[in-house]
Amino acid sequence: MAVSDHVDFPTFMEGVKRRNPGQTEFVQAVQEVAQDIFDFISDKEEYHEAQILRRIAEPDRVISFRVCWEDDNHNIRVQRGWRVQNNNAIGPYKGGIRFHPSVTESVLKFLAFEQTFKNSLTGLPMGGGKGGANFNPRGKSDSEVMRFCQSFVNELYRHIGPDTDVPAGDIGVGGREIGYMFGQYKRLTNRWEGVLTGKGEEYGGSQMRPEATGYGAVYFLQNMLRHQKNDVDRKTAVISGSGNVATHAAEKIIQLGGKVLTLSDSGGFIHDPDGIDQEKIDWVKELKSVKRGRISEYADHFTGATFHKGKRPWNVPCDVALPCATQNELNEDEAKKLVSNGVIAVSEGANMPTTLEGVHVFHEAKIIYGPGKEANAGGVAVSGLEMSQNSGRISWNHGKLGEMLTDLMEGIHGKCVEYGDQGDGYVDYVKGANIAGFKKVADAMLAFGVV
Ligand code: NDP
Ligand code: 2IT
Repeated sequence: MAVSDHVDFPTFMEGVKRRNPGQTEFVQAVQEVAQDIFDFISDKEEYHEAQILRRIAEPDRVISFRVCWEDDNHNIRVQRGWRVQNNNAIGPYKGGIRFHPSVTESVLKFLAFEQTFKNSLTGLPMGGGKGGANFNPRGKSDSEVMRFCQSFVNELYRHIGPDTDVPAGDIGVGGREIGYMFGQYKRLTNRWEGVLTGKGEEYGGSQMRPEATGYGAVYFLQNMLRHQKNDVDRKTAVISGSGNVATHAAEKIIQLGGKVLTLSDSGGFIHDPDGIDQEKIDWVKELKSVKRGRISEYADHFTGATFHKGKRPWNVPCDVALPCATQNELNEDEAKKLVSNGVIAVSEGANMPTTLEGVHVFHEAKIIYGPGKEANAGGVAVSGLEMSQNSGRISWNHGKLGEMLTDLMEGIHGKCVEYGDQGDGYVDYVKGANIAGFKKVADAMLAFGVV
C-alpha cells in the first residue's frame, strides 16, 4: 500500500488547497466534511486504500463554456457558463443552476460537492452536480433572459439528459428560466423528457416542488426541536433572503404557529415586529418573482416595518434563525450575537450560509444547528420525485407529495441523529450528515473498483 493512502487530515487539506488555488469556497466545503470523514474512516482500511474521499473531492468533470447573447440594445454580451459534475456513483448528476454575478468555478464546485452528500441523504438515486453562469438577471427584460437561457442551453444540452445529468433551479433561476431552458432543450433534441426539474405543472413539473425547499427546512427544524421535546409553535423566527426558499420557509413557520420577524435581499433586511403574515408573504412573492422589485419596498408598503440598508438580520433577537439567501452570510460575530440573544435552533435553507467559525460558535454553545446539506434537502428530494413522475408518465397530487416530503425530511433527520448523536443529548448534525451522506456514496464507489 502506498504511503499517501494514510495522509492525515492537515496533509489532506494542504493537498486540496494546492490543487485548487484561490478556490476558497470549495476548500471551505471540503474542510467542513473532511474532518468528520477522517474520524469515521480511521479504522476502515478499505476507504483509505481506495482513496474514496480524495476521489469525491475531485469532480468527475468541470465543463466550462462561453455564452454569447444579444441585449435589447443590440450589444453582444459574453458570459461564462459551467456545469460541474461532481459524482454519479448513486444516480445521475443532479443539482441546480445558479445565475448570479458572484458565480465562479469555486462556488459551483463547492455546491456540487455539497450536493453529492445532500442527495445521498435523501435516499433517492441521485448523484451530485451544479451549474450556472456569472449572468445577472436583475434588470434584464424577459426577452434578454430568454436569449441568455437559450444560448446557455445551446452548449449545456450535450452534457445533460434524464439518465445523465438533471439540472434544476437555484439563485436567479426559477420557473421562468427553467421554462426557457426546457423549451430550448426540446427544440434542439426533439425529445420531451425529464431533463430538468422545477418545471411548470403544465409541462411535467411536480406539485410541491416550489414549496419543497423552504417547507423542508422548517420540517427539519421541527424534527430537530421535537428531538429535544420542543416545537415551532410560538417561536419567533429571523429569516434571511426573500426568494423561493425564504418565502416558503416563512409560510411554513407561520402555518406551524411561529412568528416571522425579518426577510432580506442583497440590499438589506426588513424587520416587521408585528410579524410577516400570509398576506404579506404573498405580497413579497409577487414583488420578487413577478415585479422583480426590492425588499426595501416592504417597509414603504407595510406600516410598522423598518428597512435596514446594507445590513443582515442576525442582530434581531429570535428563538430560531433560518439563513435562506446565500453562502457565508452568517459569520462568527453574527453567530455570537444570535447566541447571546437566546437563539435555540438554526436551520439552513441556503447552502453553506454559516462560515466555519460561525458553525464552531453554534457547536460550542450547544445550539441546535442543522446545516444546509440536510436541512434544505427537501427541494432536491421533490426534484427526485419529479424525475420519477416524468419517467413513469404519471403525476402525484399535492397531498401525497406533501406526505412524501415530510417523510423524507424525517428520514434524513433520523440518519443524521444515528451518526451525529454525541451521547450527552446533543446531536452534531454536521457530523451526522457528513457521515451518513458519505457512507452510501463511498460504498457504491468501492463496488465499482478504480474507475
Ligand atoms: P432566489 O433567487 O429565489 O432568492 C435568492 C435570495 O437570496 C434573494 O432574496 C437574493 O436577494 C438573496 N441573495 C442572493 N445572493 C445574495 C448575496 N450575495 N447577498 C445577499 N443576499 C443575496 O434563490 P433561492 O431562494 O432558490 O435560493 C436561496 C438559497 O437556497 C441559495 O443558497 C440556494 O443555493 C439554496 N437552495 C435553493 C434550493 C431551491 O430549491 N431553490 C434548494 C436548496 C438550496 P437579491 O434579490 O438582492 O439578489
Ligand atoms: O441546492 C439545491 O439542492 C438546489 N438548488 C436544488 C437542486 C435540485 O436539483 O432540485
